[in-house]
Amino acid sequence: MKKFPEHFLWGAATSAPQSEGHGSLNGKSPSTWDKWYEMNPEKFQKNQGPEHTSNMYEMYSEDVKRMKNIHMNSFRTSIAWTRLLPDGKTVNQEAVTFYRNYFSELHANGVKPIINLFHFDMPWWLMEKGGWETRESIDAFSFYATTCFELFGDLVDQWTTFNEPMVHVECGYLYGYHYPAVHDLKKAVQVGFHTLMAHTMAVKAFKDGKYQGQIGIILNVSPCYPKSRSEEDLRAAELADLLNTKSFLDPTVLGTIPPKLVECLAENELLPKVAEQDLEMIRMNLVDFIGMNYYQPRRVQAPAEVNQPAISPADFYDHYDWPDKKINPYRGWEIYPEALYDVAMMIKNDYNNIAWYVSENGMGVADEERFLDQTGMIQDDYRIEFMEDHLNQLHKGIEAGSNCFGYHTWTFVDCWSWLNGYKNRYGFYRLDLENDERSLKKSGIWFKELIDRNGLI
Ligand code: BGP
Repeated sequence: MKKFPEHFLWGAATSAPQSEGHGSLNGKSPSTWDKWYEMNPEKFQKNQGPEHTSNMYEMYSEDVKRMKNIHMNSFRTSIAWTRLLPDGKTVNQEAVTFYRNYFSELHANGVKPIINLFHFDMPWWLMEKGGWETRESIDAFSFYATTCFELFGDLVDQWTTFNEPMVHVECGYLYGYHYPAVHDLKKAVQVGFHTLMAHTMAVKAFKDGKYQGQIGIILNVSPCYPKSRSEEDLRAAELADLLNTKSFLDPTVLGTIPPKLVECLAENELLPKVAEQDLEMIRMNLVDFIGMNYYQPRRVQAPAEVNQPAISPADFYDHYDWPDKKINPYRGWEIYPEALYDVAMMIKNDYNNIAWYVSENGMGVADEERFLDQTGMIQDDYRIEFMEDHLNQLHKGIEAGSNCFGYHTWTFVDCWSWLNGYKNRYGFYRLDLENDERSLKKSGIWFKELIDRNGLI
């Protein structure tokens, strides 16, 4: 048996906007998702919007029992900024009660909460001022973070500031999948920098306030593999890594922005506006741990033509379509478990072997009703295989000395996914959209047995 370390965290992740529902109720103000859906519902798969999601606002207590039933010992969700501070300043007491009850229920059932502060859900009131484009967002976020530490600090000992900050940067400012859906590389860099500073100042507030526990950040990592060892392809891979991974990993863990990244931004007239103390703040406020969301690798080759100065990431690297790839056809993502070992080694060798965990990993599949058996259970053997393959690689990395303390899947109950609505399902529990009922899938039973053994057979 391949055993995992003692006290290993086994669990799943979700986010407030994807699971709570009550999108416009109980004092919550709109986020960009609520407003975007109001303005352009046709952009969302089958017009499925963010109002209802899986209704954990009402069902958290039963859901926590379901976590316990499959022996999960940890769970990540986020706080909705727009629920807690509807106008950015005034605390919504109903939200305080909700989150306190929710987190207490987790504790009471032996499920450790890891609580994230921002999962793509920019408040509309702040978006109207420019969102992460404006420097004001840094103080606004820092105030929100401090409010959370004050109100819930006794119930949370692992905080994360952001989920996948690179995703709101690229989806909002390069590729059109998040509001404001503009295509502007210069703005993307500035938004990324303000996000980094918002993270940094939240870490500072946490450390200065001497709150209990630890603070970290959750990053999406797609280890980068070049098409060939040619100088051009290697350079493309280096740039892809600098822009997508090291841009957040280096400052948050090592306190530095890679000089090669700065050089590349300068050459392309993309340097962001930086205030006097910013770099010092970054240097001083390092994370205690890292969450790594891993779904797919990034395969790149040198771009055929480039704009100088660059106007999009395609001027630095091109996607390489590896002919031997194995693909999840529903999500269109390559399945390559070996990369998880490479992530583990990267953390060990390049990032001081900082404590880290797999904060998301999973397989989204459409039309899962096809796999219902006579008892009404979804036989999701593909998902079990996916997780087993990834866990084998993770185990290999841990054996080689990587300091990994847990594995969270995406997700617990099938949840709403941004523009994709409910198309792809990821959960251990199936969600019936008609009545919010949850039913356990085969992978949920598999996960429970895995947790009981704390190891792979
Ligand atoms: C991650 C996000 C999640 C979740 C997941 C699955 O990047 O943190 O919010 O949605 O991906 O991806 P998707 O829902 O796009 O299929």
